Amino acid sequence: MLAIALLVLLCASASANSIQSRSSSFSGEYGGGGGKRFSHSGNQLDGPITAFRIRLNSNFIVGLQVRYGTVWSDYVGGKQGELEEFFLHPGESVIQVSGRYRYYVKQLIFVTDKGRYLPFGKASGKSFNAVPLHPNTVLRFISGRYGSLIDAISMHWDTYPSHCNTC
Ligand code: MMA
Repeated sequence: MLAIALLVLLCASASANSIQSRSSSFSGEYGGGGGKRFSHSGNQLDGPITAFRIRLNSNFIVGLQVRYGTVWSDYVGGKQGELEEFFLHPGESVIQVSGRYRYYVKQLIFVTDKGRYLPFGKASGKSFNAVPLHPNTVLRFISGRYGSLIDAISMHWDTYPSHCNTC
């Protein structure tokens, strides 16, 4: 009896592990080695990504801020350049982030599951295309490095959140 109970527990935990390993994936890091680390891993608890703010100068992505549910993350980056903002539509998700970098991030292109293509910055430097590993998963949060510019960025993918703490 005990052996059967242990076997059931073992199978349950093995299948829980396989469910988990079939949804999350990571792309990166794209950029240079300077700056300080940041991560929005805690922010994802506020809800799905709903908007972005991107500060740009003529050569680089200067700063970033991401909205999770109804709450903006802390701003990371410098003060130069122009701040741009875009909101996703309700239920819309980012399913690809492409871009370019040379020492710092130069360009970011967001592609959504509603077919929108949102490019920011300069098309020069080494290119990257970040996509999730698993089907039906979306951009859940970003991490990276920053100083007076965005030095590097990584993308973290998982299933669309089933609930939103802040909505
Ligand atoms: C700062 C410092 C560096 C970083 C750059 C660009 C000006 O220097 O934080 O480590 O590489 O900004 O973000």
